[in-house]
Amino acid sequence: MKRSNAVGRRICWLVIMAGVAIFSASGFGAGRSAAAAITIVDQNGRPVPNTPPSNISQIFDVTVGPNGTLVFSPDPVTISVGDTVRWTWGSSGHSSTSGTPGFPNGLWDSGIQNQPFTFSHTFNSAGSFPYYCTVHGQCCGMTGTINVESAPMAQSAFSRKVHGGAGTFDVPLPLTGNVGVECRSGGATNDYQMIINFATSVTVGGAVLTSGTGSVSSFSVSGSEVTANLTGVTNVQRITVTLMNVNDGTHMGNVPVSMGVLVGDVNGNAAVSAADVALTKSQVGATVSGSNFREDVNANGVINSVDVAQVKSTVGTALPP
Ligand SMILES: [Ca+2]
Ligand SMILES: [Ca+2]
Ligand SMILES: [Cu+2]
Repeated sequence: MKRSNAVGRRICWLVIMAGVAIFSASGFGAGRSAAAAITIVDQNGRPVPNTPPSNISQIFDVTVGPNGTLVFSPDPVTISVGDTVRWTWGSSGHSSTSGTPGFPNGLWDSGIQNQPFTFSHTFNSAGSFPYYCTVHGQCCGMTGTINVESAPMAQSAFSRKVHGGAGTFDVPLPLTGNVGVECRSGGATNDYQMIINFATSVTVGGAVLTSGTGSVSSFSVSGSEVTANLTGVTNVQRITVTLMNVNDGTHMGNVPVSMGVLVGDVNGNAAVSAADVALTKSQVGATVSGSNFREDVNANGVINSVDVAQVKSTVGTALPP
């Protein structure tokens, strides 16, 4: 435990307190019986393994003093950033208190509670978080550790389209700052393809459109490259695709990638205007290449009046904030 981080974490904790309180509300008064406390399951009724997979905001259950024993079970618990640990009292007169015996660090403290009781804490930063029971930590070694893993860092992301016989061209999707704007139409069924690259080989548990309209029709992983095929992605919106349970052998977690969809925004400034029409007109008849593929708005491999007309038809649209 790096205690120097405690202050920063405390600030973070204060900021998220409201959210935790809401999240915890469902946990309080859940009325778990002592018998249920023996089998540790998550919110979907699945047994909680020592190194579990993670979905968005997954809850992991820990029993406090099951059947009067002076332990937290299971321990240690490994989760991902954003996950919540829910402690359920399996006997009375215990606390779940962050820090080490005698040295609470203020990240969380249930206070000394009696059965039945539940207490939840959401972990929004990576690290190893020790905790203890204020009654039985010092005397009896009633301590535990929550290991919070961060997701592997994506190195780059793209929106990929095949432009007929002209080749395959990628719109970069920056992973921070302003979103990359995909200006090409998605065809009859509004299909797009997102490519996400990692530094090393990964496994991926799933891919989900977590914001915006559309869906992930399929995804595949080849070494360090993940491909997510999207469909039903309507125009004029921001979308986020989240790769779930990305694991590179060292880190594990969810990786979101966002994209702006604004057909006709060939200059990529998040609004379609006369400038986009002019830019498209200027490339009519030119060979589609890495420098002008955005003007091939319908991605058929040629830039002609059809592309110009398509841009004209979207003048006045802009990415929502
Ligand atoms: Ca524009
Ligand atoms: Ca075209
Ligand atoms: Cu205790």
